[in-house]
Amino acid sequence: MDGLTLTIGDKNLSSWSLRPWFLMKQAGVPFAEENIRLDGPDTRKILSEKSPSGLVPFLTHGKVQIWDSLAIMEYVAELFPGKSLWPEDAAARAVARSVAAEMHSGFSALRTVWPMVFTREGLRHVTSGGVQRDIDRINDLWTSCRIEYASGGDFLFGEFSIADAMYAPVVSRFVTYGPVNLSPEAAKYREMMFALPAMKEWGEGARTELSTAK
Ligand SMILES: N[C@@H](CCC(=O)N[C@@H](CS)C(=O)NCC(=O)O)C(=O)O
Repeated sequence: MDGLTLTIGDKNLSSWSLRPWFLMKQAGVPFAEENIRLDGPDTRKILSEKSPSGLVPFLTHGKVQIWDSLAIMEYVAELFPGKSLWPEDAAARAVARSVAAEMHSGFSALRTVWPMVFTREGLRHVTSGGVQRDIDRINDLWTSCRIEYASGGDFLFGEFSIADAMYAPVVSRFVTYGPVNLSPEAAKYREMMFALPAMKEWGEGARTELSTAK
């Protein structure tokens, strides 16, 4: 099989890049990483030449390019069925897909007003009505998944899945702009996720990029 190359943006800022990168690291999927700085003078040119959508992340697998975070993760799940990147149970899988899709297409207030700044904690912030509604909905989602589907492990559906990877940047935002009021189940989940080696490795990478930025 050809190797996989994941092209991503700045680790401090690129929340869409974090999702598939975190999925592949956490699941132990081998891949090479290519980095594109998003604020460089040539960024537009580089992205328009390399990326089908002009955005990151995208995955290159031989002659195939897959763009968009969720499509990349679906492709990885199909390439590595043994990794069980969606829940085995059909009902749990359908709910996990709903949870992932809701993140992919929603929570625009949270994503706009609280952009990911992975290396920062304790930032001053505005919690507008829209942001609070998004936080409340995420709290409800995390809590109900943990209570109803997670008897087999620490993740939203017990075992690690694509649903967890979709929410990795939210975990970071809650650290950056918190404290955020969460249920005990949701707070425990946030702490568990933020302590994972893959999250630590991403944070180290973000700090290195910042220290070498020109
Ligand atoms: N829906 C896309 C969103 C990708 C996206 O917006 N990427 C941002 C970085 S996080 C980007 O490439 N921005 C570069 C630009 O707009 O020039 C996905 O899920 O991958």
